[in-house]
Amino acid sequence: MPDTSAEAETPTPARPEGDAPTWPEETAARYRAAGYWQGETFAGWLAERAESHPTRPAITDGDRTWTYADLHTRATELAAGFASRGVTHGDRVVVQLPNVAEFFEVVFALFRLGALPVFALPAHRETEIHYFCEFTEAVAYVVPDRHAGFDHRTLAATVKAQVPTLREVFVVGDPGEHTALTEVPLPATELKAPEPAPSDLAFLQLSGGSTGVPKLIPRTHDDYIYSLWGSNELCGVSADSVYLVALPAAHNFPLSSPGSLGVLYAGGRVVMCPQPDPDTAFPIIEREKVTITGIVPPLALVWTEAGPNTPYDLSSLEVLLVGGAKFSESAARRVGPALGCTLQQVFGMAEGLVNYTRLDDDPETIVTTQGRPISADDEIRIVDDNDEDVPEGESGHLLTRGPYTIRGYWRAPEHNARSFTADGFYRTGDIVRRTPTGHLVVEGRAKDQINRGGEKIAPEEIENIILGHPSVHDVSLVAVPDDYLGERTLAYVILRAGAEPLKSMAIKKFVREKGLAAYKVPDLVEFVTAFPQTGIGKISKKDQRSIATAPQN
Ligand code: OOB
Repeated sequence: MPDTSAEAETPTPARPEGDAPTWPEETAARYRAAGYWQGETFAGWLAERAESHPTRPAITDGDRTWTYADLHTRATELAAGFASRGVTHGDRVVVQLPNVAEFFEVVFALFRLGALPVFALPAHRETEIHYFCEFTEAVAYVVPDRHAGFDHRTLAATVKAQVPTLREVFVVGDPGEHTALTEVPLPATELKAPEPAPSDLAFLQLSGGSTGVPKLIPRTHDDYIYSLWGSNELCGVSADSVYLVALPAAHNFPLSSPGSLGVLYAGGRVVMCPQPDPDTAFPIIEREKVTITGIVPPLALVWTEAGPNTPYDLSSLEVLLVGGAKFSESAARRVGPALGCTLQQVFGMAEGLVNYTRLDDDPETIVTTQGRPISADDEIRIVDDNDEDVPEGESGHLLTRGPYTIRGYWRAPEHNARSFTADGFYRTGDIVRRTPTGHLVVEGRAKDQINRGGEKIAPEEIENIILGHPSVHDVSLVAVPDDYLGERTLAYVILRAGAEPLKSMAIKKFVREKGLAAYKVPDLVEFVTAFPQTGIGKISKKDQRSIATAPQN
């Protein structure tokens, strides 16, 4: 094990020409020497698995099953096709696919080229997609034809007309005016592009965010692959595991904790679930003999309620991971009896650090804590407002650095200066305490973010939109407690002097029509003449923002 005290207090260098700060060279060398970074790449290990167990099933989607050889061949041929259309190492490609097998074909093709998938969620709409494409200077955008009643081809046409770098739109299904994904593959022999290096970026993940626009999280092959096998060891994943992708496939939790990629790494099988409700998921668990899956707390409540009376046989399910938001102790206690499986709490973040309760932790620890880090080299500091360590057992701000936690967001130097300490610790924005066994308990949050059942909302993003309404003088979006989601959103709105009164619906409609993911539309709107003092303070959010953005001396 490397000596953590050897971590120098030297500032993390921002690569002058690079897109994001990375680990100092001596730290990287230490992570390699310790065996965390094993010099693998995604395309490399998939090729190896396809070679060693070609006929083993890798992905099931409805009545389609692809073996490891199928997945590898498809991804390689698609990579050749993408390359022929000019997609090359380092290019960004926005991927917005629902839970379909093609998700893996596309991302492994991009991994092979060293092009970076930018993981959008199916719920994202024009505002978000336009931003991702423009900010990352994406060259291509991959969409389904229609999903959940929404035509992604129309959205793609709109964004393509606005963003000059965006040359290609690839569609899973009927392409309309764009290119069908099935038209792209070329024989693998035509793939000449060199393979990326293990230390290269593999993709850009989205941050939950607490700022006006989401930040992009650069993850390398080396660091992410470590988080996969590190998770596999703690979640009991093996070649016999069958993982149900119930949450949106691109989210970090179902992707890597241990997620679809962890299970593929282990040689297991991944089963796509189009919707996470019990009526959809339970029959698939029975039919495919699913052994492990991960869901957010609101879904866990619904599953535990439905479990005892379901006609479906859930006995194959061994482990249910629950995370993304705080899981209440009372709900946690119901999981085992209702579903007959072991609960594993997971407290993770797309920026890196992931904590798990261990499968052999005592039952009280499993229901009362959010677990402990994957790695002995995940450094945890719990500090007060002045970055001083709090006494052991007390709660404070969680700071972390380690072998799979980023040292900075992509192309965001100013934000990085606030979100990371000079010596490279990520400021998670979470308030935690540590138990004598080293388990973390999430006690709250210091960041301006709302956690709506695991879906993260940056109030500033929504406030900026509502401020664009001609009748609105000021707005403050806050969280209100909710039995099911944990938190819901409430927009306090101050109308301009002399403005006609508005209905709540008018504000919600205004936000929706801006083309934003539906979960970001305020659940509640309250018209006020001044902001309530409790919770949000007296100064208007607008003033706070102008103070925050004023030049500092
Ligand atoms: C996961 O990742 P993100 O990036 O969507 O959100 C991270 C944030 C954390 O900083 C924390 O505020 C919250 O989500 N969170 C939890 C939690 N798990 C995440 N808060 C309380 N209890 C938990 N168990 O949400 C994510 C990534 C990988 C695995 C699992 C979740």
